This record gives sequence, structure tokens and C-alpha cells, in this order.
Amino acid sequence: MTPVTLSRTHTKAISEVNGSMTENPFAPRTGLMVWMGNEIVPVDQAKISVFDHGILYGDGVFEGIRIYNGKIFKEAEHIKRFWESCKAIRLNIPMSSDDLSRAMHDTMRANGMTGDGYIRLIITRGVGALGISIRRTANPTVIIIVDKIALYPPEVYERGLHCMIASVSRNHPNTMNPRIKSLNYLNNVLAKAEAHEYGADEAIMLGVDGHVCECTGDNIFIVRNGELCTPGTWEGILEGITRGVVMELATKHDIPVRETSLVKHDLFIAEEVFVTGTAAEIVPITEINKTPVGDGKPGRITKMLMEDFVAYRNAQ
Ligand code: PXG
Repeated sequence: MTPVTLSRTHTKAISEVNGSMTENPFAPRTGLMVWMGNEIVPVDQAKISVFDHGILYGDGVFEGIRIYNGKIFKEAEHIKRFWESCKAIRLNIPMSSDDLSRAMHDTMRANGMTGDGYIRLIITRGVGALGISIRRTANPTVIIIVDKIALYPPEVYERGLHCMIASVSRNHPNTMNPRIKSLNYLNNVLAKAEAHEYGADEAIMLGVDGHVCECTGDNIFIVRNGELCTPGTWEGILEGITRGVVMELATKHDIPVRETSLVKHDLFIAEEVFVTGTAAEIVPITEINKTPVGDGKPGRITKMLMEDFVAYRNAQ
């Protein structure tokens, strides 16, 4: 077999597929340390069973959390949502919230994380027999990854996101409520794929009733007549933590904020549209289905909130 040079920054960059060596440019960083169950191990030893119901059925939940300046941003809120998602799927977390917080900090330390970064917190239902019953599983597995994340390229924050309205609907709350941050993101994965096929950066997802819900990993806001409007949780959205911060910041500026039902037309006539999320932070949307939002440039209120958000998270 021809020897292959491993890239300096990636471990396991080379994997054997059908007897031939292929390089994975998206392989994890060398030296990454991962919390796996109840210990911290090198990333190439962080493995889960093919019988884990997380992989068999997408049975589990996750959180995406930012680290700013070595501190976990909105830690209590993320832990709370994690607990709520788990409760909704009848999954008992095998540790206390204090122990979970300690595990996240230990994993940060193991990775020398003192600046800005990202935590992916995951819990899977654990290894079980084949068959979807949660009664045929034991030992849920907690996984903590500490790494970096960039959802959109830097230029998108200047020019704004170009979005399309996806044909695939957001999960109806009576199917798998999007308030549960479940390990099954196929609904969003398909919408994002559709956006890329269309030549857009991001997809706006509507509910089955045609109401605006959210983007594939972000909540959505519009500005109309100087007022901020965002879909309510009843529409089938994740109750975003960044969404909550933005509502708080707008209120401080005496900008009225309303959770309400929105339809496609509201997007097209909005003065400004933007998204919020842990990974994305705040990003303007300047084009929807090739139609400019407002004058096609990031709006005044959006830019003000973007600046405010940076000040807010730096002050934490
Ligand atoms: N809607 C959906 C569907 C999300 O997945 C948000 C809204 C924003 O919520 P927060 O609480 O983050 O303000 C999310 C969050 C990723 C990634 O890897 C996605 C999220 C967060 C972090 C990373 O794509 N989505």
C-alpha cells in the first residue's frame, strides 16, 4: 500500500474505504479531546456503538454552545434547554446539572480552551437492542466536543445572507416538536441542501400551514414600521437562546418586539430581515428568492443589534 502523509492539522484524515485510501478534508483536528460517557479521551478513541439508538434512530438531543473569552455563554440557559429536550423525549440524564457543567469545563481545560470556541453537547439514548422501544436501551451516553465553529463565511456578515424559501416544511409541532433539539436534523439538512442547490446561502422554512418558522440553524426576525417581529414558539421553532438575547436588547432600545405569525408576504415587504443563532450570532438577510430585502443592504436596526450583541457577549 502506498504510504500516505497525514496532514499536520488533521487526525484520521485518511480513512480506508473499500480498500482504497481516501482523504477527508473535514476530519477532526489532531489532539482534540472529547468527553465520552464519563471520561476525556483523544478524538480517535471517542467512539460510539453501532447499536446506540442515537445512531440507529436519531434518538437523543444536543446543544450548541458558544465560549467567549474562555467563558461559556448562557450556560444555565443551554443546560436548562438540554434538560427540557431530554424530559420531552423521556431520557434521563445520568448526571446532575452541576456535574454536567463541571464536565464541560474539564473538557475545555483538556483542550486548552481559553479564548473563543464552541461546545457541542450531545446525549444519545445509549446502546440497545434493535427495535425503537426506549425500554430496550440502557446507559445514555453524554458526549462533549470542544472545538471552533463558523457557520457562514465572514463576507456574509457584510453583504447579508441570500436565502430561499424551502419547499420542505418545518416539522409540525405535533410530529417532532422543533423545540426539542433532537439528534434528527434531517428536516433542516434537506432544507439546507435545497438552498445550496438553488444557489442560496440559507433556507427559510415554513410550517405546513405556510407560516414562517425559522432557518435551518437560526431563528428569524423581521423589522416592519420600526417594530421587531418573530414567529412564536407555537409555530414549530427552536426557542433560540440568541433569539431571547436579541429580544432583550431590542427592548432596551425601546424597539417594540412581538411574537406573531408571519407569512411569506411579510418577508417580502419587511424593511429588514435577520437571523439569530449560537453559531451564526446575528446575520442580516438581504435577499429572499432573488428579491432584495428593503434596499438589499443590511438594515440600520440589524446593524445596531449586531454591534450591541458583540458588546453584550463581551461583557459576560
Ligand atoms: N433554530 C434551529 C433549528 C437551531 O438549530 C437555532 C434556531 C438558534 O438557537 P440558539 O439557541 O442557538 O440561539 C438553532 C441553533 C450547527 C449549529 O452546528 C446549529 C445551532 C446552534 C449551534 C450550531 O449548525 N442551531
